[in-house]
Amino acid sequence: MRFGFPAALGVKVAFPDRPVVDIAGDGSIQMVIQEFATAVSENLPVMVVIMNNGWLGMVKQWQKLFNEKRYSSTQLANNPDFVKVAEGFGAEGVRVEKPSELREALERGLNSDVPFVVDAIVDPEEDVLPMIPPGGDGMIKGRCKWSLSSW
Ligand SMILES: Cc1ncc(C[n+]2csc(CCOP(=O)(O)OP(=O)(O)O)c2C)c(N)n1
Ligand SMILES: [Mg+2]
Repeated sequence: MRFGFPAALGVKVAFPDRPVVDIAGDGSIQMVIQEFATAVSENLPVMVVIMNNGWLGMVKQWQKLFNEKRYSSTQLANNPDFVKVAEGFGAEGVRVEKPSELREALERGLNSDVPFVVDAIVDPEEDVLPMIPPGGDGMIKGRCKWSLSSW
């Protein structure tokens, strides 16, 4: 959390001719979202793809699996409009709600001359699996319901 965006800016300074992409959670990016000011003022056109599930998802997953769904302080019910936030800093962006919209959004971001956010709305029920439970033996398995064919 919070490391990816500033790290991406540093990578872009080091490799200005290479595409640089930060894949961020909606919670993570909000810890450092003010760095869009740095990205714009220093002319660092990185792309930030926000996997926007409206939750601190990893913590929520633990509350779901190990605490009988007693969700506490994990819902990000009042997320800002990340595209408007980016635009407010002088960056650009696009919101993606369907997998079929993703390719064009990524191409726009990769070709952008200014920092660019792709606000990708994802299923809040999608967990990060497989995982090893704390102190347990064995693995909780799972399968992502999306496939590349849905592009
Ligand atoms: C700086 C920091 N604070 C807190 C944590 C604990 N933590 C790990 S994952 C997570 C939630 C991440 O939420 P988000 O960025 O929205 O990603 P998601 O899990 O929803 O994909 C938290 C609070 C951390 N790893 N690092
Ligand atoms: Mg999240």
